[in-house]
Amino acid sequence: MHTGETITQFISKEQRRISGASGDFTALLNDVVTACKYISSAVNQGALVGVLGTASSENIQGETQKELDIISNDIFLKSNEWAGHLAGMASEEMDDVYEIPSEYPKGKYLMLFDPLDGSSNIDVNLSVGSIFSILHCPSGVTDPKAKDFLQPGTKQVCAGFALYGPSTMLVLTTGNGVSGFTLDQNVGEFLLTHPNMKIPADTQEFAINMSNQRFWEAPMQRYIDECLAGTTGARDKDFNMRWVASMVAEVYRILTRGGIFMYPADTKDPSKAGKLRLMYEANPMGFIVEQAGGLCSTGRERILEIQPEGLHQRIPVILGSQNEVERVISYHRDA
Ligand code: AHM
Ligand code: MG
Repeated sequence: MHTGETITQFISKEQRRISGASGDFTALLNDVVTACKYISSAVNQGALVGVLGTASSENIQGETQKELDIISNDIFLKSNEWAGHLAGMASEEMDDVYEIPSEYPKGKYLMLFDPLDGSSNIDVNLSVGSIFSILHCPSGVTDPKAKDFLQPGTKQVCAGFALYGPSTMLVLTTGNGVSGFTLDQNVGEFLLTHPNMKIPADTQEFAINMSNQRFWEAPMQRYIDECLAGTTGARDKDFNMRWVASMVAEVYRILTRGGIFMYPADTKDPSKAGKLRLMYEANPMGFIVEQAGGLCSTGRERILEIQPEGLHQRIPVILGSQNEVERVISYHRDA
C-alpha cells in the first residue's frame, strides 16, 4: 500500500520555494484537484449516472459537445470560481472569457482548460482527461479580457493534466520538473507515485492519425515514410505505432516510456492551422514535456514561444522524445 506524500503536501512544499508566495497558489491547485476528482467520479460511473451521449449543442469550433464535456466544464467553473484566487477563466467549451461572478472575490491568476480532452472516447470507455494552464493576470487588470490570456506558453506558472484511465492520474509542473500522482480512490487523495518524470531522448514509437496522411506537408510525409520503412529504409530500425485519439493518454505514455506524438498541419480544412488548440492543449502539454526533457514544436518553431492571437487558436503539434522531434524539425528546415 502506498502512503506517500499527498498532492497538497507536495504543492505546499513547492510554494515555499517561491519567495513572497501567500498560499494562494496552493489553495488554487487544491480546487483544480477537487474538480478533477469530481470529473473522475462522473467518468467512472458513466452510464450508471446518465452522463454519456451527445448533447444538442456545439462549441465555438463547431464540434458537437458530449454531455460529459458540458458537465466537466461546469465542474471546473464551479470548483474554481468561488475562492478568490482567479481573475478569470477560459475553456475549450466556452466562446469567450468566463468572468468570475460578482458575489466572489477576484484573484491574481488566470486559468485556461480543456475540461474533457479526447471526449470522442467517452462512449467507448477509453481514456480521457482534463488539461489546465495557469498564468498570472497582468498587473492592474481586475476584469480580464481575451487579450489578457494571450500570453506565450513560457509565461505559464503551472500546467497539468488529469488522466481518467485504469487509474486516475494527475501530472503537474510548476517549472521545477514533472511529478505524477495516482488517485487513491479509498482515501480520496492523489499520492505522489511518479516523482521526477523524464522522457527518454530516443524512441521507436510514434503516434499520428495515419488517415490524414495524404493531407500532410512533405516533411511529415518523409518522416513517417522513413518510420514505416523500418530496417529496410534510412532509419535502419523498426518502429511501433500507437493512436489513442486522446492527447492526455498519448502524453502520459510518452512521459512513461518515450515516444513522439504528432498532430501536424494538413490541407484537409485549409482554414485550420492544425487540430489542437494552442492555449489549453499545446502550451500546457509543451510545458510538461519540456520540463521532462522532451521537446514541443510546430516543426518550424518552439510552441511555448509563440505569441498567441486567439483563445481558440489551432496549431500543429509535434512533441516527445528529443532526438525524434529534432529530426522532424530538421526535415522542415531541409524542405
Ligand atoms: P477534443 O479536445 O475535441 O477531444 O480534441 C482533441 C483530441 C486529442 O486528444 C487527440 O489527440 C485528437 O483530438 C484526436 O483527433 P482525431 O480524432 O482526429 O484522431
Ligand atoms: Mg481537447
